[in-house]
Amino acid sequence: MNAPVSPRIGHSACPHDCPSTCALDIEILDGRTIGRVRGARENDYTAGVICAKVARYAERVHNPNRLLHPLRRKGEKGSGEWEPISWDDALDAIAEAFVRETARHGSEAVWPYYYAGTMGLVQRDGINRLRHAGRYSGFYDTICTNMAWTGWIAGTGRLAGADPREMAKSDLVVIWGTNAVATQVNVMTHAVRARKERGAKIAVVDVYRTATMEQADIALCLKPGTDAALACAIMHVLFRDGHADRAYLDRYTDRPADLEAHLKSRTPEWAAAITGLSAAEIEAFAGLIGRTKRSFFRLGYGFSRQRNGAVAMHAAASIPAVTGAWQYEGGGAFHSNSGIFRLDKAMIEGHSLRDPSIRQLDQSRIGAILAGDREALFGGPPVTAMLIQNTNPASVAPDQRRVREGFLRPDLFLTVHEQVMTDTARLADIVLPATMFLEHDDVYKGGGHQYLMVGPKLVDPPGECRTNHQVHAGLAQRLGFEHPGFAMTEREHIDWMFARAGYGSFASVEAGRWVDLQPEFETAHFLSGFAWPDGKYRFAPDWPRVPVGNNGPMGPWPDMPEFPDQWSVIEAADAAHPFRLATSPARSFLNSSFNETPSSRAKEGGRPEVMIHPEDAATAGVAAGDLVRIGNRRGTVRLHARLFDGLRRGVLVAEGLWANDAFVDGEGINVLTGADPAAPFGGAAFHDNKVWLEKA
Ligand SMILES: Nc1nc2c(c(=O)[nH]1)N[C@H]1C(S)=C(S)[C@@H](COP(=O)(O)OP(=O)(O)OC[C@H]3O[C@@H](n4cnc5c(=O)[nH]c(N)nc54)[C@H](O)[C@@H]3O)O[C@H]1N2
Ligand SMILES: Nc1nc2c(c(=O)[nH]1)N[C@H]1C(S)=C(S)[C@@H](COP(=O)(O)OP(=O)(O)OC[C@H]3O[C@@H](n4cnc5c(=O)[nH]c(N)nc54)[C@H](O)[C@@H]3O)O[C@H]1N2
Ligand code: SF4
Ligand SMILES: [Mo]
Repeated sequence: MNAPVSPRIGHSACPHDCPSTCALDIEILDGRTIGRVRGARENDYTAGVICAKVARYAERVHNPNRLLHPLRRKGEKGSGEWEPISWDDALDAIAEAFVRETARHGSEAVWPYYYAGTMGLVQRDGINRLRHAGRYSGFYDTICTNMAWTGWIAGTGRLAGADPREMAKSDLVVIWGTNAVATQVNVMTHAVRARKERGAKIAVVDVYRTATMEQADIALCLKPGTDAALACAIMHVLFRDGHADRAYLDRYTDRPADLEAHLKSRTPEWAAAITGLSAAEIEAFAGLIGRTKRSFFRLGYGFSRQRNGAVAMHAAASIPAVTGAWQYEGGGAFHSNSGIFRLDKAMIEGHSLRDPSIRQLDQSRIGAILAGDREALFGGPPVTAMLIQNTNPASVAPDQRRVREGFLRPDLFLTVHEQVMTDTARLADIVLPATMFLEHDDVYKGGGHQYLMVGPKLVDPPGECRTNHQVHAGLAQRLGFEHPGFAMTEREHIDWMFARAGYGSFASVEAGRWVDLQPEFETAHFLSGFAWPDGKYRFAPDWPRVPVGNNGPMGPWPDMPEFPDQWSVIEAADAAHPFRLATSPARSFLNSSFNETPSSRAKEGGRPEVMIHPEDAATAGVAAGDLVRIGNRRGTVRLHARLFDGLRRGVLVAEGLWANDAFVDGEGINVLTGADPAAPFGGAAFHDNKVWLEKA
């Protein structure tokens, strides 16, 4: 290993599952210790700005709760009693379990399970090489992006968009369904620059007054799950008032006349009744969009986490196709650039070993899967052995009660490779200590921008921590798996990928800090055509055949609307469940990461709380700080009430994700969220829950 000779400042990229993927400057105090973390000034997307939680990353790296040694369960599952075990014994035991369960039920009984705790491609995706080698069950990922990406690609055909830096050249930045101040702070840098330098307006569409909405010139606080109604009414006004660009529509879109006819009845009054906004607000916003050629739609994930989320994303993405804003610099739309990087993961993931007949399970339905639900198992064997890396499903997955019950099954052999003792690790049979990003080599690609970056190992790991890659190799060796990828170092994997893509090598990218892969203007703005054979944006998507790549086998939903429309498949409030609950992100956590650091917990107020409108609280006899119980058919959760008038009546927001044991009953907010697959290819509708609330 070539650990650097104590440079004062090391360079890296933030590994977390955040669209900003910031370029970082790290103070290195000695071979094991870091100091302050800063955003790289020279990177024109990061522009020297990062979130507070990563600025104080030393607290997470040098956390007294870090796992340092392999552990084996001593008491009952979940008892918290452990004994130390050597790495060799731990890996032997895991390999034995995989062999035993394969003999007993077939290889699909083993389920390697991971997500995006690190976005580094080697450490995150290498587990798939192990999976293919063992013919173990796979999954299609549904916990985060599936509805959003499907909705975006349904119209545009490609997961890319206008250069996100162009926000700074816009005259109207519409921040829709993302709480950027909390979840991807750099969006604000560029949006605020447009306001300062050009007098641009910033509009924010959300379901409560977030820190992002506080900064808005135009604040649109609508009812959860009603974004498509807003989008339709906006387009209705655009057509009605002569703001539709007819020449653009004819050249670049599929069925503009049919769309216009369909939207005739989608008036601002119609949308007002659905969204809770006033018709005047909608008229004013639509008029502004119509008059502003350079309007930039920055579409987030939040509004897609509804059962109609894919339809809502497509509806919002359709607006600039009506105005033709795509033609102008600073105009158009952006959701994710994940489609531009062209990195070949064949070596990392061991594609040569892939057998397409092996089943793929729905990541979000882990509760049903572990409960032995036949449909969720696709009629195949039960899951009886798991290796989990980079994710904390006992906290983050929907339908939490079933997930926990499943993990406690006596016949399940559970290994969790983790950095800290998470809710999931606590339920394991074996816990392995993992490196953090500054302790291993990896490569990162931007989601919210266009840079490719590497993160070299900058300090030595504490204790006996090992990388994910080392664990894959250690298990492969014991299981007799052969693939060149197991013998390669992280850097060799990255060199292999970069060479194939023509991006140089790990060393050259490290020396240059990053590679700018932004497609040129014509392509990014789809001016040479949208990514379909006829080059036309699809107002009428072919939903069953949207090429998402990570989609599941389900769908089509026969009644998905043909054109953008309000699709009433959300969990609407009813007499027994008068509230709609969104489980939005907390600024100082990243999903469940950082909820182990005292400073993040303190910044989030020290305990989980649910926000409720003061008038709703009065009706329910609830005062500020009262303990309340929220429930639905999936379960109940107790937490404290925070009165907040930045919500609509009938809407609750619980910012998370707090550790389960931070809640009064030791169960977290995902007890209330559902794992029923959202259309058309599955996905978890985390912000779409009907609930009741009472004083506890
Ligand atoms: N601080 C922090 N940063 C994060 C994360 C975190 O947990 N904390 N998570 C990371 C991850 S994994 C991801 S995928 C990204 C996601 O980041 P975002 O794209 O911001 O998506 P969400 O966090 O799901 O939600 C964004 C906003 O959508 C709102 N919302 C909920 N329902 C609706 C709706 O029906 N309509 C509208 N218009 N808005 C709605 C929520 O209240 C929330 O304010 O953020 C990443 N960054
Ligand atoms: N209620 C509700 N639930 C949600 C959401 C919501 O908005 N509301 N958001 C959802 C979304 S968008 C997502 S993406 C999921 C994300 O959920 P997860 O992917 O589970 O994200 P984290 O909670 O950040 O957990 C990642 C874990 O990986 C570990 N880790 C990090 N790096 C490494 C590494 O290099 N090696 C190993 N072995 N471990 C590592 C971290 O310590 C951490 O415990 O949560 C979803 N859950
Ligand atoms: S804003 Fe996102 S990418 Fe940037 S440092 Fe914070 S978590 Fe990492
Ligand atoms: Mo996510």
